[in-house]
Amino acid sequence: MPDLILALDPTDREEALRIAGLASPHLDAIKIGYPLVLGAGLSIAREFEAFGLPLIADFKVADIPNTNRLIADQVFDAGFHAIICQGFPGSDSVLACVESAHGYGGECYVVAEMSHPGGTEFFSGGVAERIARLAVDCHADGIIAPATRPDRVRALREIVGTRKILSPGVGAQGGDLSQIADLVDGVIVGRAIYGADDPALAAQSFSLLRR
Ligand code: NUP
Repeated sequence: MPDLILALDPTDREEALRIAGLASPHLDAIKIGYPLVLGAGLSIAREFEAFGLPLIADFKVADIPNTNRLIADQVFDAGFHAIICQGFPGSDSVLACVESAHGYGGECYVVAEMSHPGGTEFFSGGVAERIARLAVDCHADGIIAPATRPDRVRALREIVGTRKILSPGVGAQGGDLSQIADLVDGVIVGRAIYGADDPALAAQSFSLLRR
């Protein structure tokens, strides 16, 4: 059964913490990124400690190795447990994030192919496969692959083997949990939970649907 990871993208601190409080009993991890951190500040990461769940930083870090390392160190110092980076800047840039993550006892995930419709414009023609291979070669903990394209997740699984696949795109982007649950290690769900009238019920429903 894959982990259920809440993509918590509201930009308001109180709202985000309220939703996290309601949904957390049904979750395995929480992912936050630019929307919430730019809205509420990096220090919000510490406020998630109350929920006792791993916290993933979705900054899709994509810079030169030195800058990637500086960013990743800040992320882990702030209290995150995992970081998401892009693979296209190259293996040295990815390695900087992986080494920072592992130095802190954390994890690093590399975006192999994005879930939105435009995600196939550049992550195509073998690029996603190359990035997935790069993630393995750099000893990343796993990749991000699209729940909106289960066939692509299957192809990328061939490359990453037992490394983890975390998969966004379920719910608001049209991905179907039942089509992806057996293929991945974690499903990332945002608006379908945090935008629901009852986020606790929505999280519980996704949690039960994984079985
Ligand atoms: O390919 C990706 N697709 C994607 O949606 C890589 C991501 N990191 N995400 C993130 O997952 C996106 O930024 C958002 O935080 C979450 C999906 O949210 P939702 O579409 O379920 O609301």
